[in-house]
Amino acid sequence: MAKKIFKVFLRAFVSLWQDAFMTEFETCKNIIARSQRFVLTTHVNPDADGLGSELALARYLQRKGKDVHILNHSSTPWNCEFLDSEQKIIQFNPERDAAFILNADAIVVLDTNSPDRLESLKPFVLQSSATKICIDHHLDKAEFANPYIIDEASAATGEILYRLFRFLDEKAIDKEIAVPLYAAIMTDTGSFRFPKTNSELHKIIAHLLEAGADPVEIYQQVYEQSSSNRVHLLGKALSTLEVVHDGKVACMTVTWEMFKETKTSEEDTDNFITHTMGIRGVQIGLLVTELADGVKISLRSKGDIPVHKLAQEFGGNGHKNAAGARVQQGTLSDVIQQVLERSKHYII
Ligand SMILES: [Mn+2]
Repeated sequence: MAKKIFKVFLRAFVSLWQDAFMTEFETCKNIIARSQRFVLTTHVNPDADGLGSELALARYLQRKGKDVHILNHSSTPWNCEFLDSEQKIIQFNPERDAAFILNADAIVVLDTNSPDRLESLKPFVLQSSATKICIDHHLDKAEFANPYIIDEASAATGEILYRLFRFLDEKAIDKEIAVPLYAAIMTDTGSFRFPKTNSELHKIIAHLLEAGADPVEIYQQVYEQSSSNRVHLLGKALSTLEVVHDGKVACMTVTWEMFKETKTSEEDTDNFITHTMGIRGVQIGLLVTELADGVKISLRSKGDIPVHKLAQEFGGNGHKNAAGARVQQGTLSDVIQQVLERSKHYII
């Protein structure tokens, strides 16, 4: 009985939400029906939301008998490899793979709405005459696709895809699709504690668990497989922590030297920024990372502080409470000084 009531409730909720995107979902349905060759892609340095969304959609489309290629600029980070046991995701090689993009009937860009973030795929995606679908939850979209399914209120691209699947086929969500969608939503909500985590999202999660996603297993795969090198890198990064502007801005730094000393790389800094936000009174957290080709700024904030605007000042973008930018010019200390100076204008 309780299960029945739950299902009725879930259906009512899903149909309510779908109203907002009904036209786009309908368009998607038609594009899927008339297209055979699909390319799916996501942003540079993909996370579990981008990758999980690609894999869930690829599995859905393959079941429909479609030819699907997942092409990404970057390789898959080690903690997401478990999602792709069939090694469906290919790191893009222009000479070998460009034809897939140019000859595709439809290209689906997931978890970003900016062709710039596709890096080496960008010119081919823009040049291709394929129908371009963009499914994302970031602010300030660039013009390149039609249709857009962009919902800034969604916690993850995986959440939007869940709703699309429910629209396309009531029974689409099985274990193969539930696992990558769960990983997508778990990571983009900071394990269900970021602001967009609400009761509706938990209802989706309940359905994903019923469909076979194992929350213990997925958490362990994503977050409990660190190398000791990574923990040593964290130790070095934590030792740089400084709190400025009356305790409202916390900043951590990772230098190129630290990567060399600990035999680690950029992907090992994932989630380091959480430590800046754990300090009482901090409104903005910064992680500034020195890379081979520039400096990466990661930003987090609490409440109404729009750090994506701060990121935009440095050529980046993101969400209100989580954003980032990559700066090619200036030394590490220049960038730290500039971002600390600009952050002063955002604190309350
Ligand atoms: Mn996302």
